[in-house]
Amino acid sequence: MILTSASAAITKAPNVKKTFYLTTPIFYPNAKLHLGHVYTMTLADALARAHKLADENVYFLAGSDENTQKMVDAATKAGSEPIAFLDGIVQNFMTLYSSLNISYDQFIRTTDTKIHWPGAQAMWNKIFASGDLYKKEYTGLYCVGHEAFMTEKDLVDGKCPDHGTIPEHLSEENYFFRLSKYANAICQKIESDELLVVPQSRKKEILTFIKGGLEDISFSRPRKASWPKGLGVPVPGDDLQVMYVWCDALANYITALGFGRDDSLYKEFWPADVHIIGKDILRFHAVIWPAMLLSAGLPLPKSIFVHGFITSGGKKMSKTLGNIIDPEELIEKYGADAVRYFLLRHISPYEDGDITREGFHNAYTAHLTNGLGNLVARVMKLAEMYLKEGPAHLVDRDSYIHASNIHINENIGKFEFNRALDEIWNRIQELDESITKREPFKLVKENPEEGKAVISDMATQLYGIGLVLEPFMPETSRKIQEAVRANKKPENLFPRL
Ligand code: ME8
Repeated sequence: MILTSASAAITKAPNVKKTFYLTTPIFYPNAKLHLGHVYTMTLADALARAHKLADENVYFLAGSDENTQKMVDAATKAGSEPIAFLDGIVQNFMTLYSSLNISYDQFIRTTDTKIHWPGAQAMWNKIFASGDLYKKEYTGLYCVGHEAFMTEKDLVDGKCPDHGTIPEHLSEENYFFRLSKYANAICQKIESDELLVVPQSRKKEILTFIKGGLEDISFSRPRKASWPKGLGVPVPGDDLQVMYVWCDALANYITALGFGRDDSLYKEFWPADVHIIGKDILRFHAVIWPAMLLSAGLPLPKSIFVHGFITSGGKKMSKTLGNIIDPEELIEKYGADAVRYFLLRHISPYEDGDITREGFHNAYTAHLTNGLGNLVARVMKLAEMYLKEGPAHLVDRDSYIHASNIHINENIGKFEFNRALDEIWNRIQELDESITKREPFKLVKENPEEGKAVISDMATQLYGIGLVLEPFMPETSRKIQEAVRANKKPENLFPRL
């Protein structure tokens, strides 16, 4: 079982598996994913795998946010039809996830008329039925990059600070959602941790924001003549309007479970145990989404984990600065587990973190080539040479995961993957030091029985390290376990580059 900061240890009821539903943001498929997106997915995957190891019934959702103007613009620029363009990009997402061993259970696409649309419309109908939607003429500044209306306050020199573009003036009739009505209720849920926002700094930030007052938000837009059929979820009973962002994108977390269609998964997994998001979309997830759920009379997610942003050399990654680090290139050169290792251990999950090619290379050499890789080679060379078979008593996987690794699990429960890996690396270092200190290669010649016992013990410890690495570095974990079981030194795990 994984301990979370919200819940103390819960003992498993016999034969009833605890469910664990985790979601990730559905990314915009207007361009290839970058290291920031890969970061979110790696955190999510480590969490999903840790809960699977704890024998929970895990459901891990990924997806793409497709009904957007910026995707249409990107398709036009690429000379493609939007839907064909989307298929290509989504294929890229999936190939990247597979090369990183991201173990998602479902990939939801918001252009999926069979899976997503009925649920989004069912959600709309529930919110409508509670009297929280009304029509109003809206005039505002619209940033295509954000797919959002902005206020003058948000702009720097009249431009969107994130996209450097001048927002368009738009005037249109839209449905509005009574967000303001839910301010107090949401504050109470967040303050009491009934809706847990991690880390604390983000909880404070969002409470301050809500207490500053909430305004009603635009919930639909007139259908654009230029949009192809199949793009934009139609507003039930109003063909001229399509859903705007919220009821389309945020609803994915329940439509994927069959809400409004076939709700067996919904009944099993909702409410979500955790929405993993980056700090840029905190307001959407901790304010708008809970308000929608309250309006619809549905349970709120249990927690939201908000990670920081990755910069490159201290700056936002951008084409102009030439500091973009392509995840595919890193995976190709160093391997998936090296990328997962760096993101999970060397970026603090609660804050912004930095990556440079040099920093990555140095961490790879110090901790993987010279650290873990070298340890595996040392121990397995001795085991292969002096033990007839592998160690006599390998640790029982379940008891090892549940009992001996309480600190690792506690840290995972708090989303502090870096601390969990620090603990594992302490063990790696201790084992390495004990080889140097106990000199089993000499001992086995002077006193073969004692020497073999020491080597067997070291191989057993290595096996334990292999086991606990599973959520973080699944391939390495498998290779270590296989090597110990086969009593054979594996190929160099992290070649010197
Ligand atoms: O916002 N560092 O999609 P998006 C870390 N479709 N994470 C980063 C990052 C960085 N530099 N840049 C992006 C959207 N991310 C909406 C979401 S959800 C119902 C709708 C990650 O493609 C991080 O997870 O812009 C962030 O929240 C997300 O990508 C934004 O992805």
